[in-house]
Amino acid sequence: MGILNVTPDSFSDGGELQSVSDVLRRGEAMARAGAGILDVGGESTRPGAPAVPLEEELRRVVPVIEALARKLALPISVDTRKAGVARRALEAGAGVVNDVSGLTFDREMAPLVARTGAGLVIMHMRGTPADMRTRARYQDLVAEVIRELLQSVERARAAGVPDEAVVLDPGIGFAKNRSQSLELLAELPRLAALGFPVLVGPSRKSFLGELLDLPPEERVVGSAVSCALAWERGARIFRVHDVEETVQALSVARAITKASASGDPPGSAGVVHSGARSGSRMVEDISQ
Ligand code: HH2
Repeated sequence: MGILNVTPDSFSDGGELQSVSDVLRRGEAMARAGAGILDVGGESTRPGAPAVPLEEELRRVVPVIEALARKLALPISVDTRKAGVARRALEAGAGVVNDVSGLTFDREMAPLVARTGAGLVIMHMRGTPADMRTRARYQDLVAEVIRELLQSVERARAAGVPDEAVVLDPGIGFAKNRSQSLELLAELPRLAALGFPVLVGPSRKSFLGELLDLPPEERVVGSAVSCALAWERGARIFRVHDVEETVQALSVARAITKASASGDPPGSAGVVHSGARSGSRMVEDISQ
């Protein structure tokens, strides 16, 4: 899943994509590099980020999604917490809603997803980007993240969203400090064991910056290693800035796993998709 942030203030790529043609160029490059989904976002969710008004978010994402949908065959997801944005994005050609609030921000989101038959990424977060840094307190991190994700799954089910539409994401860096982000990546098999496809978004995030003492644009190797190990632990969708490097890392991880006697990575039970180039199959799974 290639990240296309049309924001002035995203923590890594803010302000890079100034026009629809910039986004198309980046999207095409990501498609050539092996992306299976393009994720368009118009609101930064970095810690402390201010909320973006609905009209502004629409102005940022809708023309870009229309252009991508016209030009590229790849499925498109919209990274938004607002049902009003998701609705217009789906009309413009997106097929998946990526809700970093895990259906907690806008009560209209789950009914919208059910009505439209869209795919749904449910990410775990506590609070909002503005206050989530103060909410990173857990007694039993993995159990609590799983419990809260399952509450969101129940919200989706209650609105009529089929389980087949749902992908779960532990929300790396969202109300999680460095050690909590690492623990969630290490413990992914417990999340994968729920039977939903698992998405992770470690790309260039601050836990890598703290570990490596590097700025966001120099965290590519750390991001790719995180994705390879997450794949081995059962994750199947990887939200990244650096598609080419991630595809390489996942191809090597897959080849090593295939060469083992069983051919199955740990934590793969119930998750059938296989690596970076099978994006359309991954999204069939997301958007059924
Ligand atoms: N991370 C970010 C945004 N959206 N969606 C999912 N499902 N999982 C994630 O981990 C995730 C996400 C934050 O990263 P980025 O978009 O690069 O930065 P910003 O929020 O500053 O735009």
